[in-house]
Amino acid sequence: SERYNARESEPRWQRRWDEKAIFASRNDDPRPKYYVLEMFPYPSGRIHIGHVRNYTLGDVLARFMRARGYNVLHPMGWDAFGLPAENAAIERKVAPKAWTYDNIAAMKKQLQSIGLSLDWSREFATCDPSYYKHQQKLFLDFLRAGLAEREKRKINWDPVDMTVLANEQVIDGRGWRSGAVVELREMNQWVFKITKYAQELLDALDTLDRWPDKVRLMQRNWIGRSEGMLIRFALDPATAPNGESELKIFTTRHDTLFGAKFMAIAPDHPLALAAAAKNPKLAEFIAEAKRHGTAQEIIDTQEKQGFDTGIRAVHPFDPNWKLPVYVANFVLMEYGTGAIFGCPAHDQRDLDFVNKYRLGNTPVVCPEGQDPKTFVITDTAYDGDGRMINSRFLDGMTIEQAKEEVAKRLEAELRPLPNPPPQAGEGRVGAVGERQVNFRLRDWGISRQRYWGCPIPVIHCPTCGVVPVPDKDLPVVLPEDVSFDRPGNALDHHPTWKHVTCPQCGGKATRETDTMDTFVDSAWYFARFTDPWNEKAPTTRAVVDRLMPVDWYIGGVEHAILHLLYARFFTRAMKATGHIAFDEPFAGQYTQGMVVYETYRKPDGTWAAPDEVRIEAGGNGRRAFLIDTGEEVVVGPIEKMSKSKRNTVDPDDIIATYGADVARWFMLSDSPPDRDVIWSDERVQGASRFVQRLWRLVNESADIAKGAPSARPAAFGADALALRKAAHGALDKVSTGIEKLHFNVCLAHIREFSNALADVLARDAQPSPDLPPDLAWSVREAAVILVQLFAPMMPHLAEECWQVLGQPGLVSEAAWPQIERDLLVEDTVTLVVQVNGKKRGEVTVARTAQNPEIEAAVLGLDTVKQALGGNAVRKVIIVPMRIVNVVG
Ligand code: ANZ
Ligand code: ZN
Repeated sequence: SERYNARESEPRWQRRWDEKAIFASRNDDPRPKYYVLEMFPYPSGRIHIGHVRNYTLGDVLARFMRARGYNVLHPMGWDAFGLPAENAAIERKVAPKAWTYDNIAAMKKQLQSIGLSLDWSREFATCDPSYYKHQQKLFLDFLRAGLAEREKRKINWDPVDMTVLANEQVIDGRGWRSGAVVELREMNQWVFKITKYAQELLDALDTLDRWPDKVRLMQRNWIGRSEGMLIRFALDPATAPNGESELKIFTTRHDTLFGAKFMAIAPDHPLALAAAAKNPKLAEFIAEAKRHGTAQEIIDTQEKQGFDTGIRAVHPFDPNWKLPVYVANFVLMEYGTGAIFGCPAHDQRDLDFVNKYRLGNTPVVCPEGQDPKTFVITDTAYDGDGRMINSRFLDGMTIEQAKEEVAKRLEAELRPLPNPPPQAGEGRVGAVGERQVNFRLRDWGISRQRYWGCPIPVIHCPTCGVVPVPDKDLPVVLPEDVSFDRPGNALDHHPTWKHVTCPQCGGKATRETDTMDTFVDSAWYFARFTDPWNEKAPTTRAVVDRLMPVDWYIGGVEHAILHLLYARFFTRAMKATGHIAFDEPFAGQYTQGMVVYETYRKPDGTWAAPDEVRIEAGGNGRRAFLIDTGEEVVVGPIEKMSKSKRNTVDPDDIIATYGADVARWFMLSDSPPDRDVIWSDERVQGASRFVQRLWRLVNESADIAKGAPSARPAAFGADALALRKAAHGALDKVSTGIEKLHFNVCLAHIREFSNALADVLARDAQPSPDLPPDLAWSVREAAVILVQLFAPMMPHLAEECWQVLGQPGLVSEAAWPQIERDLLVEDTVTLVVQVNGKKRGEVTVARTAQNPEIEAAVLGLDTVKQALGGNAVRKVIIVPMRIVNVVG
């Protein structure tokens, strides 16, 4: 037969699937649902190889579950708002909208060339007004429910680009694009109150048993729950700048109170600012500290520095014990109370600090087995377990006991509050200390001073204040006649857009010009896919509650924290506002590995692309040379494919050269889907050869199948039985493997089974219809099963083969083959053979063998005879299916 021609075949099948719309799922389908979703792409312009892997993984699952009889929902859309569209507008003078939709069109073509079983009837882009209209509605509902608020926030402001920067965009105190020194500004920002769900988001992680442990741990750490105490330290009034009477701190180690050596407050703590007003040197220190930004990474890496304010705090258990209060660059205003007490012996950061400022340390926790008299701390703090020492009434206690004792005493001790009345829920009125749970999680700031995002639907009225846009006026549509000829927010510069009348009083008012963080767009798109046709509401309750949660959500680990957490929050907020009835959006979450490739560095420091080099493998390892000039380049590490390192391959090239099936097969083979896969031309070529092999195999099988009886034979000979066992064994293993996403293992079983079939055909030198009818029938059965097994991975080849085998309809619509379980039972068992309790070998016998038969086989073994050394056999003990012990 001829070679399989992917280039001709693939588009043809894609058209067939499309014409028959076989991947469109209907919401009135009564079968059980199965929702497979891969993270939707940002329309950057081109699909990259990571997308191919991501979408292939989901597609295998979707096709398999469809064959298993599920109503599979497998939609696709576009995460289409964001900065690159504006940059394109600035750099290339194309409108963000046009740029985005052009990219979508191009990328959709590319996706279609991969042969994905997607339901395109549900497609949308988050920049479609028909989508963001509902997002605006959700915002307003959240606002009414107290889940969205406007709040003054400190933000990194780039004075040149005139925009807010995320912490990651501040590099060495400067804006990543403009290079301008970043200012910390207080600005009104819209936030979503994700912290209201902190405890719930944490607790529910335990129920997500189909999520990777790694991802759950990352979420746990991000939420960052810690149990500790709020303690009110009295201040020495003589030293306080304006007679402040106390300093509130948060600690998780109140057991170490007797090891305290200093207090530290954040540079922007009110007490620091009050002190700075009277101390120019301190003011300078604070200004310098602020310049370095507040990102956690910056704080963790920069040198710890402090400034003694001269203020003194009183130890809660000893009125005569005064502690110096420092302003320190490692204390964050945004966490706890923005103030701490430092215990250097048991906290490395505090130890570094006292060693620098010569404040000394006193260990108060002594490790078990250490003599407290000789236990000293110099450069390394001790944060392990032990017994309390140097701590008066706590001495001898464990850390837990000491914490409990301190909490009890401080909760019982009362002191007047500086500013009554106390806030509700603040614990006992006037208690010096109270237990408190703190979370690292902050509310989600969603305001962006950007054009290309979802407009926040509120109006600012000088009389009425913040007025929500009435539901009937949604969507608030982005204007298209915008100009990017000056920095800042194009919405704000627009001559007319923001000027409106107040919906409440009819007076002159202005629109909010901030748009939403693009993470909002992706925090609920999965719910919208269930009924994207609903023009009235974000979701249709009867539909969304039935089709959700997503059964498998597949994507990159870079979204393991924020995106998934925001989606989990949104689901809860949508439940609270009546849009859905469940809490968790993703029952199963799968984090795929990256596609990685070797890098090559030229002598001048630039990178060479893989197709520009020739590899020589010699005695001293692999060396690489530029094909053009022969110049040697350094073989660098294997890294994630990226344009900057030039180690990418273009999916279009691969598909044009080898076909989509080969690319898909390669992506699935060898590496488990959660591990990185190393790109390899040789292995791609191997996959390509395998495609041709399957094609020949199926064609040869089809020749035999033509002469095979159509009725199932009454009995099967040994050869036929062996082949059927291979077929059903593979079917069984692949079926369970796909459900667990063990695709690489499935592929290995498919290969093995194809070899078994090939062996049968090879035995018959001239494949002919003259095979015994039972074997011919089994060859047909095997070929059909084989094609169905690889259909989820290589759907185009499978359709072509399906036709060759004369099967009805499309393989993409065929039901998954039935496993005949009796064929899975092995005929033989292997038993361990022992002589006097010591293993001497193994014996394989028929499963049906009776004890005398087994005994005879065992006693006939040379190893057993040797081990007996001529001694008579006293007894043979048989543990069925497992062990035979010969007692001599
Ligand atoms: C005294 C102490 C002694 C502390 C000791 C630790 C070890 P987590 O677990 O992350 O909640 N801390 C509190 N607020 C802070 C802030 N705004 N900026 C920087 N550090 C702050 O950490 C709680 C601990 O982090 C608290 O317990 C406090 O230092 C510090 F041997 O108090 B600890
Ligand atoms: Zn008004």
